[in-house]
Amino acid sequence: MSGPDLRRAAAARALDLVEPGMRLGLGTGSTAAAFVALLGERVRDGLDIIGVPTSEATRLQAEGLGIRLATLDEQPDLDLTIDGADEVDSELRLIKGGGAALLREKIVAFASRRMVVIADAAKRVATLGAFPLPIEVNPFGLTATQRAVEAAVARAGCAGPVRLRHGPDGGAVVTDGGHHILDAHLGTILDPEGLGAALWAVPGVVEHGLFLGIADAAILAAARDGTAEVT
Ligand code: ABF
Repeated sequence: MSGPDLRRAAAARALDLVEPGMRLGLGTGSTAAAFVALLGERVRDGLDIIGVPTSEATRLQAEGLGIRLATLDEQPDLDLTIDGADEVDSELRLIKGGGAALLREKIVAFASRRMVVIADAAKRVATLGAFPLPIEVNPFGLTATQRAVEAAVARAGCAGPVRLRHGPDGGAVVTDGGHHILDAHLGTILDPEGLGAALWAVPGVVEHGLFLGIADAAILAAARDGTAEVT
């Protein structure tokens, strides 16, 4: 049982939550893409929903599948968002943003009555932080913001380098919103709420990848006896 099989199993279970007429937030990343692919099949079979994508990549995928789309301004009240995550803890606190789409993902999830995470069960952790925490920042004054983020991280009791994310072309990653991403390599985040508040206090931080009190449920798929066990 491979990673793609597990992601598809979680995505398939999430599809059971979709009802005709729903306004759906569509996440970003490979697991969310598996969900959008399955949703596209249902739409082709006649399911009527409206999707609000969380990234240009998801918008292009959904458009190609014939899924009816709207912007969040056109549909500001969503019924359900289905999205992936980089880490999930037992309190449904998440790290997201490995795909650099965290700002739109958080805005869309926050505008949804329900947000359900879909993931390979390997994303479940006892303590958040092994995955570097993505922090979306305005390009203006990047060096000053990076220093202020480092200080905020230390004040929140965390330790570890904060690095500007680069893309395959060697340049700084630019998000759909025109921002950069700082990745905080912290190892362990003992107080996610405290860290989140400290990061928000830094001018230049647009959003951070801690999703706290946003997810309502997680659908996690693990390999068991050659099949995917979804919980
Ligand atoms: C998005 O995709 C992000 O918030 C998260 O960083 C990533 C998870 O990717 P994948 O589903 O490919 O593991 O949900």
